[in-house]
Amino acid sequence: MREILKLVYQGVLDGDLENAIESVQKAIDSGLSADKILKEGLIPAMTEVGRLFEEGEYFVPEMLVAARAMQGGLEILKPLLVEEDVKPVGKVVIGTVKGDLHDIGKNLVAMMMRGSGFEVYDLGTDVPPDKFTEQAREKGADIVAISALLTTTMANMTKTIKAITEAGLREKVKIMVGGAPLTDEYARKIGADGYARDASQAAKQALSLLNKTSL
Ligand code: B1M
Repeated sequence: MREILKLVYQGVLDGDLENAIESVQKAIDSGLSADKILKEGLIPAMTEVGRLFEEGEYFVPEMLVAARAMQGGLEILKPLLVEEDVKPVGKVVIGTVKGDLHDIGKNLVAMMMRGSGFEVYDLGTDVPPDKFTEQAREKGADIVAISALLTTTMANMTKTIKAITEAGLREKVKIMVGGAPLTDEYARKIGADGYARDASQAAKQALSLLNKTSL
């Protein structure tokens, strides 16, 4: 890996926003394409963050600062990625289900998905079924990702899937669910295509639902 890309990688891994931004800018100034900086610097760093989280070496705070650093670097790259016509690996519409205000886990999932090269539209919390449906259609989503933290709101996931189906979108989008009270078994029972127990797994699962390994 080129020295400057190593700095980009390390900036994200350390959750060092300033360094991440500075090194991405240096990488651009040195003539590297935005595509290369993304695929050989930022994304591998977030992949490593995911691995460290799964191994129990990183916890939620480390993951949050790493994602923030990644986001900082990505902001600078965005206009260049558009110029270079770099397509995202897929589009995700994500939100916390109706009646549920918990968003820390959902935000992490969104960040890890962005870290894997997805374009993520975050609808926030307490998202009604119709909003998921409308946004999935409007954004041309490949995946609708639904989070729930309360046993009382899990049932609203079923309603959301029903709304997506009734809108005629079920064949077009994959549906992923997750959140502390959920299980793989429950996800299958309500007709979701995928379930993940944490943010790192969620990004992997999203890639695998689209039969992709990375950007
Ligand atoms: Co709430 N709360 N809360 N709460 N809260 C829980 C969830 C609870 C377990 C606490 C408890 O009683 N022990 C309990 C739920 C019990 C149950 O239903 N079985 C509970 C309750 C009861 C409530 C209220 C009803 C309390 C009240 O008012 N009486 C109320 C409900 C409000 C509402 O939503 N309508 C409430 C409110 C709140 C706060 C607003 C104060 C705050 C939320 C702040 C916020 O999110 N901005 C809050 C918090 C912080 C918690 C706890 C303490 C922490 C949740 C959290 O952020 N965890 C929680 C207890 C606990 O978990 N220890 C609790 C960290 C986060 C990184 O993990 O969200 O699990 P998590 O996300 C993980 C995975 O689940 C997964 O990946 C994430 C990252 O690895 N994941 C996905 C999540 N979404 C995914 C989607 C995917 C895939 C993976 O694909 C789409």
